Amino acid sequence: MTIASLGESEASGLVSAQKLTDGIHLVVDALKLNEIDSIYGVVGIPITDLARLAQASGIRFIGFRHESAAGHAAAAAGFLTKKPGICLTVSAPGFLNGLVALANATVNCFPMVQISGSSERHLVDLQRGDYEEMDQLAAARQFAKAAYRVQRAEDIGRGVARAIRTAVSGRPGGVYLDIPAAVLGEVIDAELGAASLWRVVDPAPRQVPEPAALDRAIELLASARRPLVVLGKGAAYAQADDQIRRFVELTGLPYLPMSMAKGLLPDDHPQSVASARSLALRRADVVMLVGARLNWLLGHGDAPQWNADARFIQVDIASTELDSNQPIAAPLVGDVGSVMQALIDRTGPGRIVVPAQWRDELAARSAENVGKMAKRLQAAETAHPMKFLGALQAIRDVLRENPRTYLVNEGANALDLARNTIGMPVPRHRLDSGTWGVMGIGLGYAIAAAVETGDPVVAIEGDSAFGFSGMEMETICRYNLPVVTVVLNNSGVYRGDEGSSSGDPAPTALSARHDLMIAAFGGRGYRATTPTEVAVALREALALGRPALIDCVIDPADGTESGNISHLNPKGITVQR
Ligand code: ADP
Ligand code: TPW
Repeated sequence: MTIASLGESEASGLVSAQKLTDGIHLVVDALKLNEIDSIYGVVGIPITDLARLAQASGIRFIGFRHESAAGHAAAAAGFLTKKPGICLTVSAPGFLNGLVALANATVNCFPMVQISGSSERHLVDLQRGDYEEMDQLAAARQFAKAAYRVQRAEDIGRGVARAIRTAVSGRPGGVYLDIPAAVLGEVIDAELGAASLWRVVDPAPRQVPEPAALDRAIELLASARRPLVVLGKGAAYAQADDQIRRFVELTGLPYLPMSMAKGLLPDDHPQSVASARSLALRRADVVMLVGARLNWLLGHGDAPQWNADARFIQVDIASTELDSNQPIAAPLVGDVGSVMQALIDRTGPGRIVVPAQWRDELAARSAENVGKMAKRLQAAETAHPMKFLGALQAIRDVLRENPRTYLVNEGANALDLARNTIGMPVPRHRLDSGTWGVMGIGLGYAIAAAVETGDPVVAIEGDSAFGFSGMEMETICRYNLPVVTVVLNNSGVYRGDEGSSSGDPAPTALSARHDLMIAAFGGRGYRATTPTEVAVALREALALGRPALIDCVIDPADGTESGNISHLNPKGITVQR
């Protein structure tokens, strides 16, 4: 029996009487010393006592049904708080389940630490066939920003500090921390143990570019005829909302928010050109990227989607990101908050002026596109069976009454259409499939948003997307979290009307009554077949502040293959349908 398997008061008594501690106590003490207040995970050998002790010591432990969802929750907690979210997993299979989320966090630049128990080194390394045998450190390395293993209890404090520092400093990402069972159970002198722990000072130091780099960027913006600012989720993560807003408003620059940067300035801000996105990208001659990468989501900055002569300014904490796709004429390596403040300080009034012709061109296209969208929305309002846009308008209207609600969003059509229909009034309140376009983040992200903030959460899910983490509905109910899951149920991946040439359902077909599922866990289920029913159910569910799920019955024929990224499907010989 380890010290941690005793009750907390008994354990403290033993620890003080014998002046001993063990690996499990040291992990918890190290996390507490670094102000970690929640852990997301799934228990089992060898980490069950660690979860118990963490909980007994005042850290909130949220027990999941699958490590992938627990890991996604930790990643979202990292994004929302700027502290690494902690995911706790068991050896081999539990570790691997969590690894998807660790890799996804790294790709999204969210700080997260996956702490995993592991099996006996002397058995694993000789491949003698241990319980849950796996060389986890080697496996994690290629999917994480860094991977470390603690081999002695006296190194636990160092391991935790190193993991925290690596996760949050520079470009944030996922860090793996391997702690073998033997180290968790290792008993050492309590004073030595306490002295081996430390608190990380200034975990993500600020970084400002030199004045010449700032002036180069200002010069470029001042010379632009058609300037554009693109705000990405790195800008949202930076929690530099005030500096970003002041810079954008001081200069009058048109800006485009990437999906998770929505709300940094309210979506109805007059300088937002979200409704004229294609034109803005195609015509801009100077583009300032702020915490946004020129990856596939921005067409790699290539023509014809972009102006072939566009010149780029890039604000990013990671210097190696620059020049990854296009030449960066004015690099600004630093944290968004410091860089934007320095730009404000060095940009005199009237230094940057946006030509009226460009503003007018963007405004005209915005008005045109808003008009087109209004027609689509109007047509969807009364359509029966209900369309995606019918349900989404109803959700949009209810969310306007509840502006502090967090919005989680995944799916294909469910993602594209919700992003375009639902405006965000406040920063960091939209969490979605992100850089990989991954399915399965939904309920984990929703749980983290509720746990970390206490605010209500609405998760808008495609019916396929929902299934990836659907069992976490039980987690939401068990912890009685204020999460309302809205499933846009068109009975399929992308669409639900595909016929099959065999006796089996089509590869894209799905069939479920999700409202009945939540009832099994004690939550409130609703089934909505019209936009009015969606609005009534959502209003009621948000007012109750309890777990709820609204299964929205959507026309199986609504939706397009792969949503707006259909062009990424390989085009060979047409598959017979
Ligand atoms: P989006 O998908 O919204 O366009 P990306 O995830 O592609 O955004 O880009 C985020 C970028 O932000 C990354 O290149 C990352 O290095 C950068 N970043 C993250 N945190 C900060 C920060 N505090 N300051 C500056 N850049 C940051
Ligand atoms: C981990 C591939 C992309 S989008 C999607 C899948 C399976 C689901 C689309 O159907 P859904 O939405 O959710 O019903 P809608 O509104 O279009 O009907 N596995 C992982 N990630 C991805 N991205 C996939 C598979 C995929």
